[in-house]
This record gives sequence, structure tokens and C-alpha cells, in this order.
Amino acid sequence: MASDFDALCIDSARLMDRLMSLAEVSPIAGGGNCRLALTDADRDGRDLVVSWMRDLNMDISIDAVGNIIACWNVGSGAPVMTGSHIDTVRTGGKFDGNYGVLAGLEVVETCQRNGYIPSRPLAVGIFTDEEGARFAPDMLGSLVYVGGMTTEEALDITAIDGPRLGDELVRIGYAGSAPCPGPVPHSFVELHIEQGPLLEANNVRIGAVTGVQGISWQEVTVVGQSNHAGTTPMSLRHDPTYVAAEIAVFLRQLSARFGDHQVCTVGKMDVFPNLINVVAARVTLTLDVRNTDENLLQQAEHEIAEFLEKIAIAEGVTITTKKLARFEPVVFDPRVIDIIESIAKQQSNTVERMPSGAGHDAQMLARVCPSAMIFVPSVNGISHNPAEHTDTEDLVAGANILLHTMLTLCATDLGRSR
Ligand code: HGY
Ligand code: MN
Ligand code: MN
Repeated sequence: MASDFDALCIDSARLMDRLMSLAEVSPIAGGGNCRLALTDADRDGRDLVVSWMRDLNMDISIDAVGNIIACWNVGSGAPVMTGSHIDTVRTGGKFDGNYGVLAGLEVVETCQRNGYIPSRPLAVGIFTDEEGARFAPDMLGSLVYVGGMTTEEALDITAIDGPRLGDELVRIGYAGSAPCPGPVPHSFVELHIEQGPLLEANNVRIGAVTGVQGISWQEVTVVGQSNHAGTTPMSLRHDPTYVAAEIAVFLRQLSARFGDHQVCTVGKMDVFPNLINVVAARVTLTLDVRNTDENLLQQAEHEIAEFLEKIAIAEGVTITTKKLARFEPVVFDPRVIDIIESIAKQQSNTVERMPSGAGHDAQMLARVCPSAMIFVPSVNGISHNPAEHTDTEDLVAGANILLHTMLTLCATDLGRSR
């Protein structure tokens, strides 16, 4: 059925200009960015994107955990919302998160430039600390936005480099006054790069994302007996570095045993005193364990806990754990997924349904309103890496699907989430 916005399409040069301009904020070797949450670099990225939001005469609200919600207040009722994040991991790419935020601005500007007034407000969100790399958990800002964590609890979280989240918000000038939880949107759609190999491997341009897998993050601290590397017989050692290595091997073996969607990562490891001739005193490592199946994820957590107990006794070390993040798998709203899939096909794209391996803000908005995601391919499946790349025609195709999906949602009565 024809719509009054069928002829609208985004301006690819404008979208790419903004993406490349944002990529100039704290660039790193290899073509990526380092804008860890609430650092000066994150502030600079925020300031740039907020200036674009102001240029579009959007009403900008900054909330108590620094989420930036820009709204083009036309039409009536709750807004159709999109958005993502512009904080990055330390070795981030140009597109992770940034693409979804800037495509959202492109949707608004395309409507404005063509004199098209949607029947609902359109909102674009920049959620604080989606990566969780500096302040755990990930998707922190959107979690607080939907009431999944109190503002007070979030403000007291300390960064891996020490500072308190609330103090960093004040320091960079993004400690907002809007309360959390924030206003509930009519619906939420996030456009994002896949960050994995599936779309490329299947030669498909668009992912209609069905949900997000479960995530379990924990920090493990192993305390042993620091000693001289030359004089200490192997039989008398209580070596935390050896235990940390055993944990990494156990996780790899568990993933092989579980197969399917099970993934495990030891991404961060701090050895103290980290010297060539000293048997370490302490090792702190992080475990990132994910599965699309909640029961299997719980089983993985249980097996890991049992293994930690066993190796602590065997090596004579003490092991303590701290939960950093735990989110169950999320299923997106089938009505929104259907809209995405049919628009992708109408616009002559190949499209397939798929779960998301990465966490996203949409998994939090799904708690309060009908939500789903649109994926475009990642070249070589690479992400969280400066070499992250998506071809321009894929970026443009995704943005056009976001445009028509948001405008279709404006005219769709969804009621409450199913
Ligand atoms: O960890 C994740 O999946 C996301 O990049 N925050
Ligand atoms: Mn992301
Ligand atoms: Mn990411």
C-alpha cells in the first residue's frame, strides 16, 4: 500500500559527511576511534552531535546519567524513537553506535528538507556508556533510562581507571536534570552494523534482528603467593597467572562443548606486579560469556563457578568473583520486525532474520516499548577493531530502511509491547 512518504530517501553524502566528521573526534591508528565513556573524547563527540541536533531545531534533553534525547516535536503522542551510542571501546571503529545515531539525524533532516511532517514526534537518543568498557555494565545509560537500574546506583559505579561515573558526568558537563526512567516512546528501532560475519557470509544486505543473546560478565580476582621466579620450586608455587591461564583454556573448552551460539571471552587481564622475575601476587581477569539460550547460559555460569572452586584448591590460591553485568536474552517485537523486513524487501534488499551477538540499547528499550533492530553487514565480520568497515551502499540502504520504518511506525497503532 502506497504511503505519503514513499518518495523520501536519505541524502547519502550528508550521512557519510557526518560519519566521517565524527570519526575525526579522537581518531586512532588504523582508522578507528577511542572515545571511552565520559572521557574528554566522549565529551567532544557529544558536543559535535548535539550541535547537529540543535541545527535541526530538535528539543534536547539530557538526563541524570547523561543520556541525550533529541526530539523533533511534530505531530502528537509519544515519539517514534531511534538512537544508539557514540562512546567506543578503546580500539573502536567508525560505525559501531555512531551509525545508528547519525542515521537517526539523517531521518529527521530528510523529512525536514522535503517538507514532510510525520504524525508523531521523532526522537534520536545517544545513550551513555553503551560499551560498558570503562564503566560496567554495558548498555548502562539505556538500562537506567528504562528503569532497570536506579540513577543513584549508576552514578556510584567506578571506572576501570578509578573515577566515579557521577563525577565524570559533572566533569564533562553532561550531568543532566531530566529524571530517569525517561519518557516511554511509542516504539524504538536501532540501526547498527552487525559486527559479525553472518550477513556477509550469506551475501545478504539487511538483518531484521529478532533479539539479543544473553550476556554474563564477571570479574575474577585470583590471589596467590608472590615469590622469586628463580628460587621457588614449582611444587611450592601458588601462581595466579597459571590459574588465569587455566580459566581461559576452560572457557574455550566449554564453548567447544556447548557449541552453537555459546561464546566466551577473557578480554582483560591485569597481573600484579607484572614483572619478569616475580611469580605474580594477584591476577584480575574478566569473563564475558554469552548464549542465545538462557538455560545454557546459566549452565555455563554454573560450570565456570565449579571450575573456579576446583582450581583454587588445586593451586592453593583464593578466587573471588564480582558480577559486572547479567542480561537475559531479549526477543524483539514481531510486529516491528515484520515492518523492517517488508520495507527492506520493498526497497529491493536481500534480508534475513537473525539474533544479535552483541548487546545493544534496543534490548533495554524493548523492556518498555515495541522495539527491534536493523543490521547492515560488517566487512570480514570485524568490529571492536579500528579496521571495522561497512560499504557506503550498505550504510545508505540501512538508513533508508530506518527512515521508512520510523515513518511507518508513526502511522501504526501498536498498543503495548507483546
Ligand atoms: O558488549 C557488547 O556486546 C556491546 O558492544 N556493548
Ligand atoms: Mn554498538
Ligand atoms: Mn560495541
